[in-house]
Amino acid sequence: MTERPGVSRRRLLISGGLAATVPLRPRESVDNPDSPPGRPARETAYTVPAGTAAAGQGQAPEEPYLDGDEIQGNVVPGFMKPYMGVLALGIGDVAGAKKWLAGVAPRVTTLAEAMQSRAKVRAHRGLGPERLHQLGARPPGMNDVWLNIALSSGGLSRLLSGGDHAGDLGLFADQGFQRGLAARSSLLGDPADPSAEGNPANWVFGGPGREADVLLILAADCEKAGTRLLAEVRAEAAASGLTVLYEESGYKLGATGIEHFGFQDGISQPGVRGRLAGFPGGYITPRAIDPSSRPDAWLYGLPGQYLVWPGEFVFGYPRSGADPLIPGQVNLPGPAWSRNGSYLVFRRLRQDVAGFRAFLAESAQALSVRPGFEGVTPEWVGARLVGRWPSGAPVARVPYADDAVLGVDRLANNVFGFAADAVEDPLAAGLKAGYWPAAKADPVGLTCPMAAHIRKVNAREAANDLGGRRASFNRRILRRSLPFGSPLGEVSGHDPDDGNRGLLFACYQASIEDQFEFLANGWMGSAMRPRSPGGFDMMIGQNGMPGDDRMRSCTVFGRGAVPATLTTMSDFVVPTGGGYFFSPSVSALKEVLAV
Ligand code: N7H
Repeated sequence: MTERPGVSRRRLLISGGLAATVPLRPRESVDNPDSPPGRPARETAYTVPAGTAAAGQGQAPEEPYLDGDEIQGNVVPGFMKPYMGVLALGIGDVAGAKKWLAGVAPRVTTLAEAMQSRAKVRAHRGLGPERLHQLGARPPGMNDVWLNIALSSGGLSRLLSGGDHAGDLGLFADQGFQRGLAARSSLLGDPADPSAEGNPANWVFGGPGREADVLLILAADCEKAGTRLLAEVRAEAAASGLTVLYEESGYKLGATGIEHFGFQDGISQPGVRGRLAGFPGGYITPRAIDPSSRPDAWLYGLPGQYLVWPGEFVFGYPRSGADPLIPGQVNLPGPAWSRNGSYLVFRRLRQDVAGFRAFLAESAQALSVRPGFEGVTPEWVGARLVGRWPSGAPVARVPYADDAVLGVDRLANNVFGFAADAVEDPLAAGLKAGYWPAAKADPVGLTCPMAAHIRKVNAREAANDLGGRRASFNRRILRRSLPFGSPLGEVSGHDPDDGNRGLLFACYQASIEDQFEFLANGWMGSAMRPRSPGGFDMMIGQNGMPGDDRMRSCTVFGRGAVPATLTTMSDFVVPTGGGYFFSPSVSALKEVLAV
């Protein structure tokens, strides 16, 4: 291969010793061929930097084009709107259901449509510390109303029966999907006691005999438009003979999108590799690191956000390989028409906010009389259980107090690992992060406990029980959740919702068993994993032990590495409904399922 002037080449070793050749170019050559003169600097993050394979030069990984008109938009890039509606339906009369589906399928919002809107929001808000002044801001005139559809294995079975694809349900390899959430509930550690609220027998929908065949997810910029669409679709479905099993609306809380325990949610998502034809930026996930700065800049979208091959989430694309820069096998764990589809896990999770707050207060009081823990507050304990402060600022970067600017700075709030000191990457032209000291290595969880929620569900670059660095790339999920119910006020007393508030938890993945179920059961609900005995995920996790011994504990450290154990018998998060679904491509909806 001929080398261009000014381009040096080095061989570098990436995870496990596989080699890739990456061009190292002088920094001043990183400009943006797509940007018209005068375009705001921060938009450069959404364009393909010169020197990447997408621009026809260099050797960045060659990323596949995702089918923007086929993949449903909540899978990639995600709806991320302030309103979310959920409608669960049962199929009785199959002919009526097919007719209804044929009518609603053309209204499905695609990846390409959602992407145009997301790019506008990103450009409007910026990425760095300037976001603090743009919290919740949307471009003027934005008024999207979106809809996506998913079907359970029961729903697919009804729609496919007697047709050309009647045998295809058996081709879906995932046992979790085949059996459904209610049947897998005990495996997730949900209460086995049939009188317990979290037992499937008591779920508002999705328990035995109330499993949904169809799940619609709606999204809107404006609540009124969202609830109007929900009412419209519900009426159409009922008129076609479908049974309405459940409907609920979720709303973004506060300007930024906190959840009921008071923490900023939706910060860390895997960066999906891939490109979209005709999209001005090229890449689905923005790239913010100057690719000439260091060879492994190609591993990241935003700083600290690992890029993951799309086959981990969408059927029919390459998965992660041993080397994160080289695509693995194409993943199609279902029939041919499942290409461009994705599994959707939906769980209605009630949150015991008063109970969680009381636990934080009691724990802080008990700890603060112990040497090494003087002065700890309920907020300190909460930050140790999550791994982030309420603003989203990671304890790894600011161990002693919250920092609202760091919390919103997407160029800085994910820059930490657990195994090694974090490296601050030079950013692409026009981007600037705020300044905070770099996060230190924390291999045993002295700062961010091993049991912290974010450490339980994402081992980042640290070795874990699955293997060495990055062994967990195929355990990531795309989270698309919003809270339901009104916030509980600060002062305890009358609760108008009687504790009925929580999270409409939704996530997409290519394997329910290996991704959602693995995280819930394998890591959050295990005291010993992903590595060393740090305890349970106290906030979300369940103790899946059979019987009634549902006690959970975890270790946190005070000054001077003094350990302390926190213990509870309470479940702060209680499952109250849900299901496992498959979100097909638009053409599969129209040409396979609705006919
Ligand atoms: Fe979690 N919370 O708001 O307190 N979650 N979660 N989650 N969660 C995260 O990065 C929360 C649940 C993941 O890459 C944050 O967005 C609540 C389930 C993953 O660093 C906060 C509930 C599962 C991540 C919360 C809940 C996950 C994550 C930090 C239930 C999967 C990304 C902010 C009521 C099985 C981790 C952020 C990373 C982050 C909260 C449930 C998974 C604050 C309240 C069931 C993968």
